[in-house]
Amino acid sequence: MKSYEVNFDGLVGPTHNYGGLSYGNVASQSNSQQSSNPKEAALQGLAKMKALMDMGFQQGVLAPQERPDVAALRRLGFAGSDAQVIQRAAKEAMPLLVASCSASSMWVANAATVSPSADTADGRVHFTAANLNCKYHRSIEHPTTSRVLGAMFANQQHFAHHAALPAVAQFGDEGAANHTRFCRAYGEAGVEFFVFGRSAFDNRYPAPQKYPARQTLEASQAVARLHGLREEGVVYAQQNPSVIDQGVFHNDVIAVGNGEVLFYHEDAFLETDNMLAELSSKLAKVGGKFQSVCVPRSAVTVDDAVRSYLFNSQLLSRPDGSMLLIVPEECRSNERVWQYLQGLTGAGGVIREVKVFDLKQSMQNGGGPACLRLRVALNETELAAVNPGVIMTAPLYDSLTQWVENHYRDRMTENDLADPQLLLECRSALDELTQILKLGSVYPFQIN
Ligand code: SUG
Repeated sequence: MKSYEVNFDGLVGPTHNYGGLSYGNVASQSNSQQSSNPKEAALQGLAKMKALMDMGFQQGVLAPQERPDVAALRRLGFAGSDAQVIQRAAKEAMPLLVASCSASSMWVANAATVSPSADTADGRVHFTAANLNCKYHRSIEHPTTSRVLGAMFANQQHFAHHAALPAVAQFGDEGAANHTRFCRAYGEAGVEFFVFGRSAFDNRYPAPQKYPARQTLEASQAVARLHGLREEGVVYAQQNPSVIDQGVFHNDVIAVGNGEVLFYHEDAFLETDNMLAELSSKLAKVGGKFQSVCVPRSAVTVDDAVRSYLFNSQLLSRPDGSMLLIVPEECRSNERVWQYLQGLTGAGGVIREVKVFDLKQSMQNGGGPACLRLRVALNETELAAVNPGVIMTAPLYDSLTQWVENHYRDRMTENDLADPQLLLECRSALDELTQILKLGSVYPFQIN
């Protein structure tokens, strides 16, 4: 049976702004308070989806969330009509209003961890929504994420959904951004690779000193248990704490894998040799031949990686078995990174081509090509069971582009977030979107 990796990209929501909300994420911190352009952000994301679809890849779309999140503000004690809640928050606690307006759900690599059916005990595709509990503005995403994923992958015979892990730091879980799967073919059993930043219950593991480690070992282990993964099909590795302290807040900022290939920075992990050996032997047991491509620090520094997002790229398999790397424009403007990429594709190795995308609006908040997509490996039968409304087609691309043109503002600052009119605009846009994507009622304003 045929199988695919389907990339579901997060559609950027109408409140996209630079709130400076993510301590430890260099771009989010350094672009704080700049004015943003939500319309451009959404169109840049749609252009990437369309380009991948046109190249012959399976592409889907994941809806944004309801923002401002008035219900979240009410839980923090702001009362009155919806407009009053927003106005009171703006007056008394602007940072909370900004957090409740974040369009951060666009980075769907953090929406959930996904295990394909070939890896799981019950032969279903498993999803665990990420609790994202390291940052308040992200911790409010998972209830709607679960409803949206449930509406996209609604067939219980093929898809199993797990609620987010307990919302405490000990089970900090950031989803697929810290998870990679290696396999010979997408429909065959593979090896799931979980990368954590610290252990919450075992102090033998080191931890970063400056910035938070968002993913714990215990969270990754819980996800592997929930998904029914075999011990032989799982590898855990610790991120090098010193790179977290240099701004590598998720593993997908320093490594990316696909098929039998891991593309990573020399400083990305602890005990790299053991980890590579375990990946290689476990992949061999399911018939695969593991291959790693290490980028030496002498060619690209950790700082270059953080600024250019070289590793926050999409590594895609082409029909001839070679691979294509989708990188952000920032890689071309970094001389060392661009030189490295020229050498890499010219060397006759597995990565043969690089394609560059302008994703500046998202990049300025620390979200590159890989952050914007959730990968779901599906066989033909499972793909046919996905809600067809969320699979990208030329007409869907046209409808979504028109929808963005109709509803999005082209400038957003803190003052705009305090405007109660924005809430009405967003709700009417999202109501229309759920019809375009055939999701039914998924937003708080639609179900309460
Ligand atoms: O969680 N930025 C996101 C970026 C997520 C990137 N995802 C991956 N690497 N997979 C984060 O730090 C910034 C929002 C602001 O500052 O307005 C933000 O949430």
